[in-house]
Amino acid sequence: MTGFSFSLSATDGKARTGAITTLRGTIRTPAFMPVGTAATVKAMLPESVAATGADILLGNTYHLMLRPGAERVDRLGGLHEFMNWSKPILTDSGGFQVMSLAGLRKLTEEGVAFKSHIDGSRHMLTPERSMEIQRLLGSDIVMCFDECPALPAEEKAVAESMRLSMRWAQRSRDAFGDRPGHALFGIQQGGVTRDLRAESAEALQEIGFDGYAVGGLAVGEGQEIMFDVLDFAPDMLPVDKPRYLMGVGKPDDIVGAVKRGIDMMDCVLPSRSGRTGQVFTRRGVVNIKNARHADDPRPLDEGCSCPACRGYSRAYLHHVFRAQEMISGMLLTWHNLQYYQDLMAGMREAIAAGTFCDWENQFHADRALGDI
Ligand code: PRF
Ligand code: ZN
Repeated sequence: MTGFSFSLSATDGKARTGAITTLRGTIRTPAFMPVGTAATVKAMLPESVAATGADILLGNTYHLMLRPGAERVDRLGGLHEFMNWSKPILTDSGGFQVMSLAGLRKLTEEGVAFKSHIDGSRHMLTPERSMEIQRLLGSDIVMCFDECPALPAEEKAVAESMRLSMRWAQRSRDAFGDRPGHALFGIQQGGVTRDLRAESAEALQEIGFDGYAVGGLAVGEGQEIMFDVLDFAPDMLPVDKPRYLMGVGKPDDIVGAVKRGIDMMDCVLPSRSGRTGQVFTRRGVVNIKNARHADDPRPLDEGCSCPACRGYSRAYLHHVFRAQEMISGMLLTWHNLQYYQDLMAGMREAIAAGTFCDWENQFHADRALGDI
């Protein structure tokens, strides 16, 4: 497919660094994608998101189809124009969000019928409708319509669900068609079972995609089991295509995933935590709500270049959080997104330099020290 390509520039162990080229710009990998569910990364201007170093955002089929509606976004020039973000956008396909957010759901071979969590109205998502919505939004990287079972689950149920997702992957591919400049990613399912992951990877490669996601993880299994699966699952996917771990995660999850050969990730954690007072720093998690910050004139993180750390004390950030001032969510979200992007940049540099192992040891040593 033209207008979309992936090239690796270095590997270090299983960790990889490179770039995805799209018509809307280059995505440096490993990449972290901030989540812009409702056509906004909450509390951030798009130019501020770009200033943290983000090359790509994630948008959601489920939320945007319900409000403001995909056809409306299309009439208004597409999602990039609508939300004033000109770099690449990846959209999730909706099935995962239906299962976690919608009321009353009915899953069939055809797709999933559900009630909106916003107003209770009835809707239906199928592979074909998901592809249509993602086309109307103008998504650069479109995700297959899949089903993601919560873990732990019976192996038999996981196998049946995975096989349904593979039939939906074929229907997604057929409905997507040939769209130069737009990529379609398959999603591997199969829970924690090696054979099911292998069967899924094979089915997806038989169909053929521009990139491959590892789905169905970070759904209740815990980090240790997730890493066990990531020890084999990415190796089943093509080396020359991007690998995307969906909905992950905490900083140490992200580092462990990159170490195991993952190129892309997304998570609401940095942005959502910014609004609840949870702050990520090199020395671990800090809760700005804590009274110990009330008289602290020092910045959150001495080494961080973000506006929250350059212009404000912990005492100020503590005060505006307690006072529920809007600037609190703005500053803490910016800092958290900056922390995540700096983490990715650090890993990209270390992989390129062949020093990922030393970098990882330093990452864990800094966290072991605890907050200042
Ligand atoms: N499938 C889709 N979106 C997702 C997931 C999945 O398995 C996950 C699992 N962590 C997050 N988001 N389509
Ligand atoms: Zn900062």
